[in-house]
Amino acid sequence: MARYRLYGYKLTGSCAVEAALAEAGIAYDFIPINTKAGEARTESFKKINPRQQVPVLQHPDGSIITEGPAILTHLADAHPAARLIPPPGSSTRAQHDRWMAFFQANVYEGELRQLFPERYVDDPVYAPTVQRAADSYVEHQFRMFDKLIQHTPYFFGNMLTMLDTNVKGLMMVTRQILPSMVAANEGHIINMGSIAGKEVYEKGNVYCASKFAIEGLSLALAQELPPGMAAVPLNPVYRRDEVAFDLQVD
Ligand SMILES: N[C@@H](CCC(=O)N[C@@H](CS)C(=O)NCC(=O)O)C(=O)O
Repeated sequence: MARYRLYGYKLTGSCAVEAALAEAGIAYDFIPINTKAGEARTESFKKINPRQQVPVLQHPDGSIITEGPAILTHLADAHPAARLIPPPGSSTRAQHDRWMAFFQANVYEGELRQLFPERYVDDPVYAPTVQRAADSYVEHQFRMFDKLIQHTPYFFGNMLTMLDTNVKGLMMVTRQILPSMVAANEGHIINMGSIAGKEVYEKGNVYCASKFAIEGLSLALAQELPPGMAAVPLNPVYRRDEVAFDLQVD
């Protein structure tokens, strides 16, 4: 029986489609297209998506769907039991569509200017200017989003903080990945902590709390894992002369 086919690559927008397919339990074939190595720029891929970008989803009937939001909406509509998005016509669905369109139209396009500024100028000398403008434009979009979603419940009620990304995000990812690792009895978990999970500093309260939590989570989890598997926090130190990790501790 024909299956969905996803053209994508790690660390690109195709991750969202992979997540939706996995959540809905849909079988599919994955065709890696390394966009960073120029694999989307070939003539054969151009026939699949004239914009030469991923993600692209090929429906089992052979038709091609491009544009992340269209793909995600299709998967949600075609598999309502998975409850991937709120019901059509509901107010929550309107908010869902609003933010999906917001990210697609504003943030994604801004990020393309950050990544490929030379595409948006006729003289490469202006590329750094475009890139700089895109940096502040994208940051502005995120700040707007951050302000407008204040009604959503987070660790601190209505305020999105690093505890949500650093701790809750890490727990959610662990929950997704760990069961298959335990089933295979293979692999180790290395969580990105920080020296701020060992020592505190002024004005670092939420960040330190998040990194102390990573330390506790990892060490406690290590005790629950089967023999041969490990969970460890990695706590790099910030040094101005040799920045191994891009840590903002000041
Ligand atoms: N509007 C498209 C944008 C897709 C997009 O920008 N994809 C990136 C990867 S995240 C890409 O393929 N970039 C390669 C390139 O533009 O050369 C969507 O929402 O799916």
